Amino acid sequence: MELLQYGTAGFRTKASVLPYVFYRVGLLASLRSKSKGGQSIGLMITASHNPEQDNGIKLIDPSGEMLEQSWEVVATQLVQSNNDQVRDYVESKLKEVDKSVPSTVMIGYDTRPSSKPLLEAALDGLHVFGTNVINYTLVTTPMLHFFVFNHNVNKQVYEEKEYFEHYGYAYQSYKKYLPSEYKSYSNEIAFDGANGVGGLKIKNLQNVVKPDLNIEVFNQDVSTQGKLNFQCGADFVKTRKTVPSGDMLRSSHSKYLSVDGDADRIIYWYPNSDNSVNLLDGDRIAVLLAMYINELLVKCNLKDSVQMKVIQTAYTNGNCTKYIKDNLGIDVIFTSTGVKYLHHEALKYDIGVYFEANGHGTVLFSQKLKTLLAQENTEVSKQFLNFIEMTNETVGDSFSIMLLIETVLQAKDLTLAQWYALYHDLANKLSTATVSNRNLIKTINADTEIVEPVGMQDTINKSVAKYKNARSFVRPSGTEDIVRVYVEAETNEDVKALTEEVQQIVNQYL
Ligand code: 16G
Ligand code: ZN
Repeated sequence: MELLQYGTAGFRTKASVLPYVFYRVGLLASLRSKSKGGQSIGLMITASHNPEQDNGIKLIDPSGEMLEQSWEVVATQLVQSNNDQVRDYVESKLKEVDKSVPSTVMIGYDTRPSSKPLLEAALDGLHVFGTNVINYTLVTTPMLHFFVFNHNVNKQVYEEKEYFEHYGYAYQSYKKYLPSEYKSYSNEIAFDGANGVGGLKIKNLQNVVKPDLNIEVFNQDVSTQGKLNFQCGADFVKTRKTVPSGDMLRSSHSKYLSVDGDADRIIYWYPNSDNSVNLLDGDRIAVLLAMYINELLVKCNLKDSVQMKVIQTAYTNGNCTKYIKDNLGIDVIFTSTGVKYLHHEALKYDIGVYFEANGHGTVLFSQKLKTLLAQENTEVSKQFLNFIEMTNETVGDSFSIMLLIETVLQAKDLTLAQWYALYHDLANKLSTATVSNRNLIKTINADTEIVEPVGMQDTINKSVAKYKNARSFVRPSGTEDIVRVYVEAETNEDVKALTEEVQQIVNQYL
């Protein structure tokens, strides 16, 4: 039997092996709720951008954020135990926890055919502890984070409608701060829903924000088998750099965007004549939002009173980081790959703009900043608070990020091409390598330095030094049994040559 781990985004594998995992996660979620004094916990059933036959489950902590890391270990142990060990564990826990503390778990799932049957397995686990279950049925991942946050922090059981009104109304109310006419900006969007829950739910947002945003939805077929994430969605567009299927170019829009299977990732793009696309990925989203937020800070005279950082990973293009530091004058911090690492780093600052290049990220604003803005009580401080209202601070949310991006594009009267032209990417390539044991690689320094196998990093460095403005790092994937090799340099030729060299080094050491 495959030994499953609570990985970067919960348990994820072929749906057919998951029922026992869901049952045990049901047990665990009940215990987590009890251990948090009865606050509600979220259980999201999804495998994000993975193919349709996969599924997965992840826990959401009471604050609406991802599960605390110490409990990831407990989750892994519980799933890897045999049946007797699970029974012992539950019996011992039942003695430990205060039975009078009730437990509440909020559940949601994506459009996969396996999601509903797997839900039954999770419910069986939840019933062992008599847990109070609030089932939101079909939702995006960020919607569930929003519901959990509001239940615990604002003591309200939100309905779906209230999620869409919260963000939609914030967007509408921001209109008064924006120009009324545009030279370049267009409010028409072609939306690629990855044939998943995002394509369904975006219509509810559209109903609140129309006619100010005109969204045409493509790839919204959730009933034909095998279509979820197939040749469409954020991951496809980002990795293939081509137009997704779904006849999206049939009426020429000026703006395109793709979300992934659970709508927590977003990528804007526009096509070239050869069907390749220019990507406005997480790097460029970070630039756009950081630029605008920085301007709001200056207008509020708060630049010197609060700390703002942009948080990125080693996959961020070197020229993006350079632009943020040199042109925007904002500090950049790097963390390991995985949203949770970026999120936790962002929490340390008054403003933390965090994005992975793959389109996952959001912006966090501190309570100190919110209080300062409320005290100031000027037009521009109210404007800033309105911008914050539009932001889902619990997790990256493609819907909220879309509204923020549309707001900034209007404020600056930009087309996608103008946004794209802010800086030029260094040439780069992400490749993979299959090795006998990827866990032999140990990295430090936000994945940029290999400490084991000893000597491997020095060898890579010697190769990198031969090329101008080059950079390369190798890390084991957290989601697949492979190693990822990233290379960046001035020219495509250099990238190709250096990739070959580093691939050989991987072969040699592993
Ligand atoms: C997961 C992570 C994502 C990360 C990716 C790395 C979440 C919600 N998602 O999809 O942040 O970029 O893994 O994959 O945490 P890799 O380890 O296979 O390169
Ligand atoms: Zn996702």
